[in-house]
Amino acid sequence: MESLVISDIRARAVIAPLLRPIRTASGSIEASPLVLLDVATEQGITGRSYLFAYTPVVLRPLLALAEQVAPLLRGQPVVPLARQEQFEKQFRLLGLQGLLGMLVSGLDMAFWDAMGQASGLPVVRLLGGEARPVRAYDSWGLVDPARDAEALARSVERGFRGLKIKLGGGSLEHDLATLRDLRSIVGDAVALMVDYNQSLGPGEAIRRVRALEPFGLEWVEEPVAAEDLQGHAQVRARSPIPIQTGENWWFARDAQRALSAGACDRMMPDLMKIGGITGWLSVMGLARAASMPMSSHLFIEASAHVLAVTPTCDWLEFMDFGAAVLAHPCQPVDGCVTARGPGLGIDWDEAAVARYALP
Ligand code: SMN
Ligand code: MG
Repeated sequence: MESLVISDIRARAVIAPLLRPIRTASGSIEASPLVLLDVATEQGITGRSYLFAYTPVVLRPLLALAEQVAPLLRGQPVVPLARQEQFEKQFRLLGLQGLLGMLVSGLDMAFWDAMGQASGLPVVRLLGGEARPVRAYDSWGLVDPARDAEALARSVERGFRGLKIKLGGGSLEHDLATLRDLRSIVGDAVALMVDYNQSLGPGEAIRRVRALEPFGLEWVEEPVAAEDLQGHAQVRARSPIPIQTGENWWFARDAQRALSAGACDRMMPDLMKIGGITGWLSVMGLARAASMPMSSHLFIEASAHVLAVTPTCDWLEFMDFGAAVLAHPCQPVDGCVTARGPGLGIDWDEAAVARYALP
């Protein structure tokens, strides 16, 4: 099959509504700032993916960056490995991270989507696997059990067998009370994960993870600054609960640095930072060699494809930042998400895109 050839890159910014704001110990996200990527090809197929920008502040810079990168890609074949090498070579002095790392990763996802569409297959099949239900956890921000009790119970009724909340918004006593209330709402059969979103120092993190032991948590996530690998390793060495991290790793080398530092018991790379699907494939090999469970971060649609072929597949994070602008938002079934195709199964709801377009 001849390669698709890139004819243009279109990037559009939206600020989409969220089902619920995501409040963390390190800041709140009240709406979903996204950059939608369309990779048009000479063969008439368009690969799609999106970037989650975290803050509207970087939406216009991301659009401008996409506009500057587009000429580098026009006329190039949709061969993800070759495009990754092109970016690595062209941006060797700058380095692939930050907004450029996000854009490169997002374009990679769109390239794989285009190839899937061209072959009429879901990406998971291009990766040598097949679509299968991947267990998902419902991912929340900081919660107020009294206010959120009904919605939290509904997560369990929807079939989720895992649920993550953020902690660190207050004292350790507040964390403990929240977990006690949460456990009484969701029952004992649901796996619970907690995420401190980099809000603690190693000493306070050690104090808190020790106190959380009685709750039988699945993991404690990013207790200290993401880039503090030694800090993660110090907490891990004294923690009775598995330490989870990875959402802020840039490409495969960051994953290797974290593994070498003994920073975590589990990993959860973010497709938009790890180098897209191409980057994920490298890192899942590292996870397999280390026998380390590997979960996803955001990007539900593409994560369902890559987790289905991940040897140490753990959990899919269900936090749907794209739903408001997707024609067919992802719906979990019995607490699982199954990859859809062709491609990544991403289609825009153009009326919604227009409605939420950045003014
Ligand atoms: C998170 C932080 C910020 C935005 C979305 C999600 C969080 C997570 O770290 O792991 O869900
Ligand atoms: Mg997190």
